[in-house]
Amino acid sequence: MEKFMIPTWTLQRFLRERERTNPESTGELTQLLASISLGVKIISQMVATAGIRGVHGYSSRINSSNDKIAFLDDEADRVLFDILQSSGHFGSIVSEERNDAEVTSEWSDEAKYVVAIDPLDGSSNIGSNIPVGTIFAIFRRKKEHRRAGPTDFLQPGSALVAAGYSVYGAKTSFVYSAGDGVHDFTLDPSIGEFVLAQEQMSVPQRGSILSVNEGNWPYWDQKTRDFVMSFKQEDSERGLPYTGRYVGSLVADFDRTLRRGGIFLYPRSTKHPNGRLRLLYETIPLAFVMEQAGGRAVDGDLPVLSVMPESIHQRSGFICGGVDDVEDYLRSIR
Ligand code: AHM
Ligand code: MG
Repeated sequence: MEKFMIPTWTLQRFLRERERTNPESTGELTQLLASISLGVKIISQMVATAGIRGVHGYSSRINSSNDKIAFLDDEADRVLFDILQSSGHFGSIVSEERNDAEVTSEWSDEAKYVVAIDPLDGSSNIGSNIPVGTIFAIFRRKKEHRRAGPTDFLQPGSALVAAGYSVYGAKTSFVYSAGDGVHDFTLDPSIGEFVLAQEQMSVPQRGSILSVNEGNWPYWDQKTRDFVMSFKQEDSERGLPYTGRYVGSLVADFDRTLRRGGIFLYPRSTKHPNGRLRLLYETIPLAFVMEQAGGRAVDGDLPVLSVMPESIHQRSGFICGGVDDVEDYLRSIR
C-alpha cells in the first residue's frame, strides 16, 4: 500500500519561512505571491472545466497585440485582476488582455509593487487539450513620481523583485523566483494546496532538445536557419542530432526547457521583426527564472534582462536554455 505523504512544505509555509528569515521583509511580497497563487488555483479549475462549461471559444474582441481574446483569456484576466486589486498591495497591473496599465485601487499611490501578467498564455491551444499557463512579473514601483502607472513598468528585467509561471497541464505547477533561486510547487487538488516539489531548480548546462516553430523557416535570416539546421547533423561528440519538441504554449515549452535543458527559440524574423512574444509579461519574467536557475536568455543579441522596455506591450525575440546551448547560439549568429 502507498504511504500517505504529509505535505510539510506548502507554498504558504515556504513563503512565510522566507519572510521570517529575511530581516528586510515587510510581508508584502509574501501576500502578493500568495494572492497570485490563489488566482492560479482558480484558473486551473476554469481551464479544466472549460469544455464542460462551453467556454472553449473566442469572443469577438481583440487584445493589444491584435490577437482574438478567448473567453478563458477574459476569465483568467478578471480572476487575477480582482484578486490582486482586493489584496491592496499593487499599484498597477499590466495584462496582455488590457490595453492600458490599470491603477488597482485608491491606495495605489502608496503601494510598493506593480505586476505584469499574461493571464492565460498559449490560449490558442485551449481547444486542443494542450497545456496553457499564467506568467507574472513583479517590479518595485519607481519612487520618482507619485501616481502608479505605465512608467512603473519601464524598468529592465534585472530590476525584477520576483517572477514566475504556472502550467495547467497533467498537473498544475507554480514555479517562482524572488531572486534566491527557483522553486517548484505542485498543486495537490485533494487539499487545494501547492506543495513543494523542488527547491533550487537548475537547468542542465547542455541539453539535447531543440524547441522552435520551424514553420517560420521562410522568415528567418540565413544564420538562424544554419543554426537550426546544425542540430540535425549526426555528431556523437557534440551530442547531435538533438530531438525536436514544440508545444506552441510558451509556458509548456519553457517549463520543459527548464527541467530537461536544451534550447527554445522564438527569434525575430521578417514576419515578426520585433519578435512574437511580449517583453514585459512573457520574456522578462521567464528570462529571470531561467537565469536564476543558472541558464541564459537573450533577445537575439542582448540578455533579455538588460533590455529597457519602451512600452508595456513591446515584443521581443527570445532564445533561452542551458548556458552552453545559448552560447552556441550567440557564437553562430555573430
Ligand atoms: P499568447 O497565447 O499569450 O498570445 O502567447 C503567444 C504564444 C506562446 O504561448 C507560444 O510560444 C507562441 O505564441 C506560439 O506561437 P506560434 O504559434 O507562432 O508558434
Ligand atoms: Mg502569452
